[in-house]
Amino acid sequence: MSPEPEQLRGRVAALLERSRARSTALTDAVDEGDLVAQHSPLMSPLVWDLAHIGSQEELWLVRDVGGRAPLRPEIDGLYDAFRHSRSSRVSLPLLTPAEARTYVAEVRDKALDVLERSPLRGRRLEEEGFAFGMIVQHEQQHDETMLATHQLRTGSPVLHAPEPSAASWTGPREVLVPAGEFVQGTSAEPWALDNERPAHAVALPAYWIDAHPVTNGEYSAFVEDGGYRDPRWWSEEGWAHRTAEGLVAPQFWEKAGDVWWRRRFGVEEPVPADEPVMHVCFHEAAAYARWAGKRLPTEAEWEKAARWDPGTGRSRRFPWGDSEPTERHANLGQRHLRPAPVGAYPEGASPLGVAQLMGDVWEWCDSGWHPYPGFEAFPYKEYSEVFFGGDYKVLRGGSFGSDPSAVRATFRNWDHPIRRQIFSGFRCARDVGPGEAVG
Ligand code: AVJ
Ligand code: FE
Repeated sequence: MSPEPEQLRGRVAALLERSRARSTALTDAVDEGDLVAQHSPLMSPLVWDLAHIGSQEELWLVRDVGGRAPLRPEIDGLYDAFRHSRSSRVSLPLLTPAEARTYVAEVRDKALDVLERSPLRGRRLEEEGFAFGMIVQHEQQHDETMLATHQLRTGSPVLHAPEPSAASWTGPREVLVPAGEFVQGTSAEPWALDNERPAHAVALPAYWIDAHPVTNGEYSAFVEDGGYRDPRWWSEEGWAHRTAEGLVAPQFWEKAGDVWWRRRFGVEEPVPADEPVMHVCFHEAAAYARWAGKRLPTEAEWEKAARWDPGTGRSRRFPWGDSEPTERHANLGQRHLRPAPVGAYPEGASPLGVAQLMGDVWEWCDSGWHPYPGFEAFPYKEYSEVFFGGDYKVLRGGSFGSDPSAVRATFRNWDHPIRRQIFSGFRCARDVGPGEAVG
């Protein structure tokens, strides 16, 4: 049963407020010069993200759902992500930081008025508040992008958050997922985006999957073993990229004497051994896996490990069940400015004992970016469809910088296999060996 409109309205308003508080914090943390600067050719100036958040909210909530007149039609083109590459946005006549703040506040005022008046049902765009949920997720996605821009920015720390609690891993390193069908994707989750739909049965042979993401300590062993100098571990494409870019370790790592250090939001610190490795590209993840005698999981293997309930055969919304994430389940929502050590979230594990699937680091999967059978673009082709079939690889589970409203066990992310400025890590999988047959 769908919730009463009044209840849903309250929930939507609270989520809109939470995403805006985060956008505000990320943009208030730096001065004007930093807001308009290009911190990396891979990223937009922060002030572009802010106004783009407002522009999308205006397009979908104010104009489409609300049927209202445009506030500033002349700026539409500036904030169309398809019209200007990230690296060219800095030279556009963008709204100034003050103008952008005023603009997003004006849009929000109108969007809240539209929320008051929408029946939150009827039209597909409004059914169960979909357009509002999509806009909440869009703002949170750009907040994570802005967080990645903060990580690329140089200078002293401006973001602060409590440390995750210490933990250690006590369970087995791998878990066996038995052969059989499971339901991938969803047709029931009201705010699931088009690429997560529809639900469909997928049959998989048995496989092993790591019970936790690969840690810095484990990854350092690959680095120290000369993994970056040995083409045996790399795909042809991966080796060409590694060589051209001179990759020797994850991004932001640097060796001083015998110790690997990293820079994290302006803090220099020794790389913590028990934390999931991050800022690795797909090629680095795949090379590590081959060195370890394993491989990356496919997207379907990742999702079965995350959702399949062996007791009922059903697929869950999250590894721990159907309830929304809390701070006991997963490291999400930028509550911490880093992944948590493995073992930190026993309550977030799947029934088979696979842990930290949600939050901490996005996990590279060995799958390209393709639609599910029966896919239908909704409400616009430029969210997912135009990217299908490119060189993209899928990432799953969200990172410490993903808001709980913007990830689920069905959520699908994608990026180029060479990208590593995102909060990306991985876990390994492997086939069941002849001597390991069970059942
Ligand atoms: C789903 C993270 C790949 O940031 O490129 C934001 C999300 N789409 N605005 C991206 C998105 C339009 C998208 N990813
Ligand atoms: Fe966007």
